[in-house]
Amino acid sequence: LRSRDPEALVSEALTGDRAALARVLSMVERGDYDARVVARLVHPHTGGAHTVGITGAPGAGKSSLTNRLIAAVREDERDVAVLAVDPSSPFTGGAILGDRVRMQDHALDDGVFIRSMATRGHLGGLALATPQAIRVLDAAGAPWVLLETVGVGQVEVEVAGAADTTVVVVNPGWGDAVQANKAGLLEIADIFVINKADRDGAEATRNDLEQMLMMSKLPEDGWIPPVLTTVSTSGEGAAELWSAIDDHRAHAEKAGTLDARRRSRIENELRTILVRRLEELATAQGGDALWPSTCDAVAAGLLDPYAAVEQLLKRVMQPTG
Ligand SMILES: Nc1nc2c(ncn2[C@@H]2O[C@H](COP(=O)(O)OP(=O)(O)OP(=O)(O)O)[C@@H](O)[C@H]2O)c(=O)[nH]1
Ligand SMILES: [Mg+2]
Repeated sequence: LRSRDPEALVSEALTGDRAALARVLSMVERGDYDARVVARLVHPHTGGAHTVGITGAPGAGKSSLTNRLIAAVREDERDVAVLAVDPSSPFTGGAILGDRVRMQDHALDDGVFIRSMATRGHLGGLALATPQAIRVLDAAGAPWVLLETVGVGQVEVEVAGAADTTVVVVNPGWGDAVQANKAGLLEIADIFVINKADRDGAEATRNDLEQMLMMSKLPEDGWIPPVLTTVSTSGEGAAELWSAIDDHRAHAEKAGTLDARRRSRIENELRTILVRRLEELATAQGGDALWPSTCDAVAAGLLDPYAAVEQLLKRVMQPTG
């Protein structure tokens, strides 16, 4: 079963074998021991890709827009990889099917690699698996990685904002921009797109966005998020979006914010991994009995939650005790 060995698969993936790449991404998705081996192997080969997060409410047209954006990137003779993350919430049950259908135009293009990823199961799975999957695509040589995530829920918004350039997609219609603001999307946007601009109300939505932007504080690096309009069913506006993304990349690189952001993302990632490891260790050290008995003690009023965690931590620090 040599082909199941992560070392062999990673080296095949790094030489451009798409089947191997898909299997390596499955390892990352599962988040088990193999995923750690993958992380070690790909890390030295990363740092070349620019990541673009595309986020917005369910059904905003993220996949359709991504499909058009792929075409614009290819027109520019660049290769591109797409990672569509499905948080598997009840809101987005059909997202993976939708991604496949909407991005089918590029299924036969060698310069395009599209992958949907679901991260069911373990806590923090999405937050940990996504940056790792991006690194795999980066190491495999993709100069641009597009990341589609639904902008609902705190973790999803965090993941969406963990890109070099973040595109927030809203639709025309009363209150859509206000909803995006409430979801925390305004803060993470480098570029706004009003998609479905073939519908009524695009100008009102633009006014809403621009007003909210005027009231929020300007980024220190002087970038003012542009507000673009697109029609993803026809492809209108996709070339302008691609050029705005490239402008943002150039600006962030020059202003030094690209490096600063990447650095702060690494810090967040390390903190998440640390918390996750501590939890694993607390479970491993205590065997099966520790968690239930500790929870019972808290439920019975014998221990408060903070004291309970201190006890768990003690077990981690003193494995033999
Ligand atoms: N009229 C119009 N419809 C659009 C436009 N862009 C997308 N749609 C339609 O909107 C629906 C949702 O599009 P998707 O691209 O799947 O949206 P999504 O945001 O990826 O959806 P999820 O991944 O499920 O959250 C589809 O029926 C699209 O055809 C547009 O510019 N105009
Ligand atoms: Mg989609």
